Order: sequence, then structure tokens, then C-alpha cells
Amino acid sequence: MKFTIVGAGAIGRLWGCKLAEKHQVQFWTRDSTATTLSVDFTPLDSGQELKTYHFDTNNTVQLKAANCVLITVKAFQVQQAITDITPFLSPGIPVIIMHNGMGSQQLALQLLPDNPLLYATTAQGAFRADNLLLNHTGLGQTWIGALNPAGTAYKHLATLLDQVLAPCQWHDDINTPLWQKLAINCAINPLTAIHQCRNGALAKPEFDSQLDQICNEVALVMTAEGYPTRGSNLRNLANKVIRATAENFSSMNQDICQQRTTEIDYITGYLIARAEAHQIQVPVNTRVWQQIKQLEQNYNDQ
Ligand code: KPL
Repeated sequence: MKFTIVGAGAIGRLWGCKLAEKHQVQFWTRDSTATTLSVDFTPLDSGQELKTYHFDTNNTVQLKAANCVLITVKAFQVQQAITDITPFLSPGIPVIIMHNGMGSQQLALQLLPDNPLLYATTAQGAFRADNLLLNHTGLGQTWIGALNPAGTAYKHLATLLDQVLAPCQWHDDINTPLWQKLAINCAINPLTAIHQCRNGALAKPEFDSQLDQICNEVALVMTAEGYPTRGSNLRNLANKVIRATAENFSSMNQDICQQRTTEIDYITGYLIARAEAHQIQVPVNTRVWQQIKQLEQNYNDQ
């Protein structure tokens, strides 16, 4: 199959290298003058050797001929990414959108009325050590599911993705795994960014009460949204990820550290917006949202 991957961040590059083993892959990047992209990929299994991949980029002919487009930009870049590719995107071609957080779905549906639309969420870990080097830092579950009726015909894409980077499964209601990942991100990302610590540091008792409260608030909102759960279930999920990714720095930690816009408005911000819609109070999440916004505003002062 011919893939165009929009966005050359860590997760885009990870899927690019994996897909390239069996399929034709090009990247679509923000730098429209770039025509190639090289990635030195270090596999998870330390026994396997580093391999260099070379990709074409921003080739409109390849985009027009793509059988599938995978968008891996951050949530706040989705609108721009779709606008950029739309002139070259053939109608009927499935588009998969994969990012942390929620809240871009409505816009994507409006901007892509003629394409089967799918969303995906992944717990795969990848870290860009520099411009060239990409480390695969952790295996994790990927879920994919349809967002519009046309997307339901593309269940086989879950199998295709599973063949190159397992485990990947289809979900009939993609909002279920999206909410679960949102809960994990609400728990881990802001705290690791505020305290500039690794994910594993959140296992310390000093974070217990705040993590409990964050998860309890998320559970109230999820239940009101039609995804009933308990705070203790979400806390267990978050604990598992804290342990499994103990050595990693969360994406929000890295964004704050490198003074980049974070995904807070699509993680905790989305939770707060849905809480408001249901008239649910989420004071602890609101507090961490404010703290991250403050840290972002401080960028300019330095
Ligand atoms: O998705 C993540 C992120 O860093 O954005 C978690 C699950 C927190 C893993 O680091």
C-alpha cells in the first residue's frame, strides 16, 4: 500500500519506519521545501541493529496516489495539516488521525466530508534524540476505529497496522480508548511537566492524593459522557502506565522543557470543557490546567 504520513514527529517517524518494511511511505512535513527525510531508527530490541530509512517528502503526486493518509501531528495542528493536504487528497481515501488528547474530531469531520475518517490512539513510546535519531522506547497498545460511517469499511487497517507494529486492534467505539488515554494523559502529563520529572516519579506517595482526585474528576466526566467508570479504575490504568514508562519523560514534560506549545487544551482542557457542559466541578484538573498555561506564558519572559 502507498501511505502518506503527515507530521514527522516521534510517533509519525515510528510508524513510518515500521510501515516502510512492507509498504511505500512518504512524509508530508511543515517544511514544504524539504524533499527527503532520513531517520536512524533504533529498535526496541537492543539485539537489533540501527537502520537508516530514507523517505520522500511533500510529493504531491505521491499524496494524490496514496491509499491511506496517516496524520500524526499534535491536536492543535490538525486543522492546518488537513487544510494543507486537502488540495491533493483524493476523495474516498481513508484518513487516520492519531494524536494525544481529544477535541479535534468535529473539525476533522467537517473538513473531510468526502473521506473515510478514522481515529487512532497509541501507547507506543518513541523519542527523537536529535534530527536524525529515533529511539523506539516502549511497546504499547494501539486502537483504531471509525469516526464516520465510511470509516467502518476500513477495519482491515487494524490488521495491517498490527502486522507492522503490534499490538493494534480495532474498536467499534473509538471514543472508549480515546477517553481512557485521555484519563491517563490527564493524570501523567501535567504533573510530570509541572514537576519536571520522569513518569516514574509519580509513583511517590506525595502524588497519591492529587492523582486520586484527578482520576475521580475524570471518572465523573466520562460517566456523564456515557463511558461509565470509577476513579479507582482510571487510577489503576494510570499506575500501570507510570510503571511501564517509569524512565520516560512525558510529551508535555518535553514540550515545557523545550518551550513548545503543549497539548494541554486537548487533554485537561477538553476534560474541563466537557465537565462544564455537564455542570461538573473539576477543581484539581482546573488547577493543573492553569499551572501549565502559566508555564507556557512564561516562555516569552525568558
Ligand atoms: O502519552 C503519554 C505522553 O507522554 O504523552 C504518556 C502515556 C504519558 C507516556 O509518557
